Amino acid sequence: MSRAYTGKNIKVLEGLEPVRLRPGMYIGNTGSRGLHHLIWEILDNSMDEHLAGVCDQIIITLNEDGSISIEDNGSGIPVDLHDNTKDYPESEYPQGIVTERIIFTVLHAGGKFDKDTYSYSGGLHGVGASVVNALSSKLTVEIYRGGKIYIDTYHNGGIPATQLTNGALIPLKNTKKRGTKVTFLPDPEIFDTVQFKPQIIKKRLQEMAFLNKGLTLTFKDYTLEKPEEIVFHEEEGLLGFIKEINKNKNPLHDEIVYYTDKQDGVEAEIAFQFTNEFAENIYSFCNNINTQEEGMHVSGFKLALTRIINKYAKELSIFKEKGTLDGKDVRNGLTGILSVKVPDPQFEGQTKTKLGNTEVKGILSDMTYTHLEQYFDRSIDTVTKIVESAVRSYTIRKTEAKARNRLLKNATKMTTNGKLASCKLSLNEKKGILTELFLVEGDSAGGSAKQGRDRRYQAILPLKGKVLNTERSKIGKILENKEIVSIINALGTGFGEGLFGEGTSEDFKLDKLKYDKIIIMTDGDVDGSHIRTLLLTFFYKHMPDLIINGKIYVAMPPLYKIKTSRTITYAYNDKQLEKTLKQKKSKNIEIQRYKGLGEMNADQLWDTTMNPETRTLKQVQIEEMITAEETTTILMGEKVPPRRAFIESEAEHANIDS
Ligand code: 28F
Repeated sequence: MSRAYTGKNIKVLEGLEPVRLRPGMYIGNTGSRGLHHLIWEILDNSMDEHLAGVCDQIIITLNEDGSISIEDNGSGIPVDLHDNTKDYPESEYPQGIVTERIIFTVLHAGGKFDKDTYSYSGGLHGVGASVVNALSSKLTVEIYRGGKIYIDTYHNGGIPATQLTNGALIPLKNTKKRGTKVTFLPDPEIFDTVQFKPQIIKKRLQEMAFLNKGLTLTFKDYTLEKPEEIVFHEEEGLLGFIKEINKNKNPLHDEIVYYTDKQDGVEAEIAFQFTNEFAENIYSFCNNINTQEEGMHVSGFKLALTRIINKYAKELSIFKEKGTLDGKDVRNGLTGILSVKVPDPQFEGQTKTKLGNTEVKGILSDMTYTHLEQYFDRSIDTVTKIVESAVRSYTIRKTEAKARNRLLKNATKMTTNGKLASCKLSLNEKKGILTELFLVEGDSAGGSAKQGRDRRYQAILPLKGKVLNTERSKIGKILENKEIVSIINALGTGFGEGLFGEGTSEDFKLDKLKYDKIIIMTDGDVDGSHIRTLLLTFFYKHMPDLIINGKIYVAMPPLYKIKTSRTITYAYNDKQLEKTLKQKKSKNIEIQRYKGLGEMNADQLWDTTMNPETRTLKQVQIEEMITAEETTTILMGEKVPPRRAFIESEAEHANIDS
């Protein structure tokens, strides 16, 4: 669609053009994750109002037309005129322009960038409302302020559609409301998908409710047959969060340990409770952002906790061994929530969810040590139970380590028990030799894959029957499972820490990986997706680096074969089938729906699913797993079907290999 360029708008376009040219620079990507970032950006501006203490209600509405509305009951964006000469030197409004227009049309405008007004809102580091405007085909701002309603509108990527009067918005009518409402429709020219996912939004609102106990967040979904409305409000804040997570577990101590403090501008709120579960669950947040990759706040907390538990272990003479209890022993059974507010957070890591501010480590460590010393001195029975739990874990870890070494010794002797059809060449990125390993479901498909493949660089490992669900099984059982041992040995990396923290992630060596891609090739049916989920669970739990480094792919076999007298075409989904049928003129068309890989012969399997020139692969993203994983189940409690399989966004149809 051609963009209506007019004189006065040219400046706006120049201002926002960089965002439309390289959206990934501002919102990460233009897939589902980037799409949802638009929501978080606007939501964060409302959060600023909540953190300023003037807003306690935020409403998020999915509208029938596919747009989304976010409304807060804060002060309302200011409507006074703002000196704009620096932003619009040749502006037709010499006496200034309404603040709202600046915020929505100038990059890096708004309160976040005045260094004196620190905002604790997380966001993508406050790229702000103007980015959302630039990437929306339509956006409306409604301001309820001073008893009046003001409306500003934009279209085609942030071009103003409302005429200002001497730079000002004219109040439309009176209102008793206060606050700001922003409605926007993401631009389909920019995004691969403009379909918001209610699940992702609800998980985030639940999180925010736990993290901000005075806030009520309401989610309304008008895209459903029967519109849905859910209110997220957690009176008990983090305590409620811990109770929710530990609801089906057996706590070691009744009272949840809770403290909050502020030091050098850094605010921290911490709650934890130990259970007899053999795992460690720490959820950490900085400025309401879920720091999945943890960072300095978590390191500081862990350091102090390990120190203080070791101190009591000695003082109570429960731990008599020489040396100290390892952090993993101390944290075994821990369910903890760490929420910090940092004025100028530095987010690092693969998914920008690791807090890098080094000064925070010392602050959290001092704070935690001081509070826990006071707390534990008053509740010796609690700290005794935590120390005993740590000593139990220490003992088990020692025996597990022995058992693991024994098992690993004979497990590594087990090759891939003759199942692996290896490839001729060895991985050598420098020489551009990118080998691939196909994990294929079933011996018949395995056979066709071995036959159809390019044996120079494609290896095949057929997997029969159910791969063990490693989610809950002991290391011993994992290593007794032939399929898993074959995979571990085929990859060459060894494998990282098991469920009980025995061994360490150093045991997994990514640079020993023999393949550039590991491609899971299973049937499209329920069994196939079950095996795929089990494999993904195994990689996510024991070899997360493979996923983080984008090594894991899912093959996308065709769903249909469309045969005419002259041609054979394949369709990978119903949309493509429709399109293909429309294109085919000839009458006698035969459509075959594939139920499994085994229905294709070697050549067809090669052409449709294995040949890098013609195949489609879906690269598995770590954030999809994290979103899908237990945090969803835990955070949403009964509100969502338990143990959802991994959320797999529709496969990218761009050919990964191109
Ligand atoms: C649905 C999205 O964007 N809410 C917002 C405010 C309130 C103020 C504000 C916003 C420009 C430079 C200060 C009002 N009164 N919801 C929102 N609510 N921005 S965005 O100020 C931005 C000014 O810094 C506001 C007094 N102070 C601030």
